[in-house]
Amino acid sequence: MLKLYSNYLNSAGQRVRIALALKSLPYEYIAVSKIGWDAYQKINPQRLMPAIEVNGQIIPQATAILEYIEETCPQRPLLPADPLLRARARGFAQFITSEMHAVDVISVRRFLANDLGVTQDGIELWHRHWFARGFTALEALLATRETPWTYCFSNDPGWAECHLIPQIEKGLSRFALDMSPYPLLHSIYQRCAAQPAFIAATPAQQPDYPGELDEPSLQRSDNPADL
Ligand SMILES: N[C@@H](CCC(=O)N[C@@H](CS)C(=O)NCC(=O)O)C(=O)O
Repeated sequence: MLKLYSNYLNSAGQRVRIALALKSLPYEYIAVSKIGWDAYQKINPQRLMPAIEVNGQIIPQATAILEYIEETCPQRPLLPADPLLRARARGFAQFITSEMHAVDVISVRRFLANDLGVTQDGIELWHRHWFARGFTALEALLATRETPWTYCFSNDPGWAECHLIPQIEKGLSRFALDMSPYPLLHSIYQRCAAQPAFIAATPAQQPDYPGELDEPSLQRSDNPADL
């Protein structure tokens, strides 16, 4: 059985949890906070969550994991069949991973606060800037679609939603994100948020969820539960 190393707040891990749930794949959830940071770094020297273990081998990075799952478990495909739509779904998702999530993870915010002396107001401006820039571009991109699919690139949720929903949820639940400027994205979010696969992947449904969403402190921490 697959082992997934993650924690409840790990939004990159939430992408994988959604994919596993959509494909009805069973897996063992290993909360990195339970095994400890030192042990996890030996398992995944990148020191980032998620990672999965398959037959004793580790795959780091959510996108590589999703590709592995998609290639080895073709039932309930996440990517559209048409090559052009597949590429568009991948481009949509990659924008979230590379241009939004990567610049706003806690390690970046901690560096801004602790090494560059950015104030709390500055950090909030940082969030707002990257969320707004990103969601504005994604909303505009969806508005140019030639077909009004129920979801981003299909009438079923898939690759794009695995990436979109954790990013919106993180913004809404932790950073008071206002989704009103992004009606297409918001309606897709609302449709997904009501579905069992997406509910099962939320922070509150994870075994290590402590009972409330606690935004990690910007203080340096070696505790992976603080991500
Ligand atoms: N590009 C990575 C990003 C993973 C990532 O940044 N995970 C965060 C939590 S969402 C993490 O593990 N951070 C640990 C750290 O920054 O020290 C992926 O997509 O898997």
